[in-house]
Amino acid sequence: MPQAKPDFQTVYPERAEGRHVPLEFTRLSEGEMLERAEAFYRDLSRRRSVRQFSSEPVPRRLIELAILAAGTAPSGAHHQPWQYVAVSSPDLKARIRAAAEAEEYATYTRRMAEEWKDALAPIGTTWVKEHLTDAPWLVVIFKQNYQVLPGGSHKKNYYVQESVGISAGMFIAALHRMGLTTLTHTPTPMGFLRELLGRGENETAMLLLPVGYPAQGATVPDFRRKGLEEISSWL
Ligand code: IYR
Repeated sequence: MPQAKPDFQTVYPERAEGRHVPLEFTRLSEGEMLERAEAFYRDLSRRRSVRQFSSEPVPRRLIELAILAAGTAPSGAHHQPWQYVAVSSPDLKARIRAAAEAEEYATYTRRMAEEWKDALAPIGTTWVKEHLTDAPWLVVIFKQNYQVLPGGSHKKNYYVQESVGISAGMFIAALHRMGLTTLTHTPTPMGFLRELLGRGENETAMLLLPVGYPAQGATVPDFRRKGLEEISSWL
């Protein structure tokens, strides 16, 4: 059996960064907790992935706030291994669209197995990606597989996929909460994004999200979400 939990400072006396500060936490009444939980769920249940975007501009501050919200995600060793690249330049958006459509054309016509195409049929996606030039913003989320320190040496990151996945989820929720729509678009393979956006080789693009308002008359698939009993088990 291990001994009682040792104090961090005792185990690592040389690591001053192990200093902790008091947690800020507000305890709510049960009534208020329930009310907030219901409201949050109700709001999130209205989120839909949107594929038809209006070109109406969206203030940059809104995108900044969504990125700030995403940056509050937990991450392995608190390394925050994400980089959000926000693109509004029409020229760059056009180049991203051309490169994405070239990859997607190969994917849809040659790389996807029939089973995958069947799975996508209800969504109705093709290699044509109008949203990449219609939406006022494209946000590319890069994961940082390792850090490059100022002297050029490398520092390991941990649980990168998990950390960036959680952060992306918070980004999507923040956008929805502020009244914007987005799509988790995954042009595959995504190597062209590192090149077009001038990112370092420690970074890999994970998701490409057009962000904006839905186009007039936008439609979405008539999907139902799994119920609580389907997505949870209680032991
Ligand atoms: N990456 C392609 C194909 C695609 C794959 C899945 I799984 C989807 O849920 C939707 C699309 C694309 O972005 O079109």
